[in-house]
Amino acid sequence: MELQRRMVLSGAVAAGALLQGRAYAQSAPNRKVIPWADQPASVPPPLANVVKGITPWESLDSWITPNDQFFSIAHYDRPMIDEKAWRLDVAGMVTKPMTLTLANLKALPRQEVTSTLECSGNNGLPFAVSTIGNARWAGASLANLLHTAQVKTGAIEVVFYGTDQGEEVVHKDTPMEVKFNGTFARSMSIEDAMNPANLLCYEMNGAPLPAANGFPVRLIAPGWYGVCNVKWLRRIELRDSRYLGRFMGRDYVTVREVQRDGKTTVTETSVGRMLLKSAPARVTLQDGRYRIEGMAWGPAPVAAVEVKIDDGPWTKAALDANKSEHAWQAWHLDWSPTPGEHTISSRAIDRSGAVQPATDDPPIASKKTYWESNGQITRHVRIA
Ligand SMILES: Nc1nc2c(c(=O)[nH]1)N[C@H]1C(S)=C(S)[C@@H](COP(=O)(O)O)O[C@H]1N2
Ligand SMILES: [Mo]
Repeated sequence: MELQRRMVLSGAVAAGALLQGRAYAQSAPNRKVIPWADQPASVPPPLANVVKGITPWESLDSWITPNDQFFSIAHYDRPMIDEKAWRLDVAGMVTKPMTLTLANLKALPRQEVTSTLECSGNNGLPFAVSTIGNARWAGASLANLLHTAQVKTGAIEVVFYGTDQGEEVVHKDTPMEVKFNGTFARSMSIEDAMNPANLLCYEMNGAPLPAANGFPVRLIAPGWYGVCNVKWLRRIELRDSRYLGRFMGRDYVTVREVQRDGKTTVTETSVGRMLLKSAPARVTLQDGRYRIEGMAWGPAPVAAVEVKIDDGPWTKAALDANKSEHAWQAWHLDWSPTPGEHTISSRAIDRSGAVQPATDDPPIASKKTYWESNGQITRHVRIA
């Protein structure tokens, strides 16, 4: 019986792999989405203003995430900026400091990139199950602007400051307590900042950046976790020392307890580049046929996605063409389920053969913090 079920399954897989074209289909009138049986927790009240607009995977039926379905994260306030009053300073170790208006920025050559933005807390917390989206971003090249400003010798980092601020307390409730006004900021090495894909972005999916996503201008650094993509940009500063603000050195730090040379060591690393990952997005039913649909993404193009149903074998899903170097890729697998509850897991494999880790593999199992949770995701579904 079990063997027969597996044979039926692998037959369906072979047929699915041959299908060409869009794996992540647009909504069709007679297609039904089966909601996951394991629904995420709701955002806890203290975080209600921090995390907003999470759209469940089941609702996503296009490769591009529409602006009104895009999640947003704000660690301080959510500034409303008057575009006429807005200015961007390019300052610090540059020969030609600049202060730009939005019109100045829009007068520079326009550049576009379609890239996937994922919060590094995605899948690390019970409510963060789809803090990810894919958009077509447009703006001016960061590298060109830095060339124009002429970075001075000795500069090692570029710091991107947002407009949003909030009180920070160090050594809270001790005699050493220090309070100060913190600003959201992140830094990059000059080499990373000079990547030609980076944008000073003012447009998202053909519309001005929504307020929640950084209006009027944000950094888009394709391939870097959400936190690096500073919104509500105010100042770009070149400096000759490392910047170690809260979102580089205290928060968004991944702590792992690892074995090195037979000894236990604790590594603390700042969240940076996105990791190889995939997620089952939804199960659909159309004309009596079930299909598992999902997305896969990573620092390098994804070469394959495999799906595991219950305790069955890992089987290859049909993978969409890679439409943009920095964007997720859709995949699907046709499925002939038996009635009852099933589990569905997926794993992405890159061109070098690296496999998205299982949750008990060392990179995930050794992790103490919830950031960078790129372990394999298992979802539950009930088939009537
Ligand atoms: N200025 C500013 N930029 C920010 C943040 C913030 O709180 N303030 N949050 C970061 C985090 S943690 C993430 S995951 C992304 C989310 O981008 P989005 O809100 O457009 O989805 O923005 C990043 N940029
Ligand atoms: Mo984030």
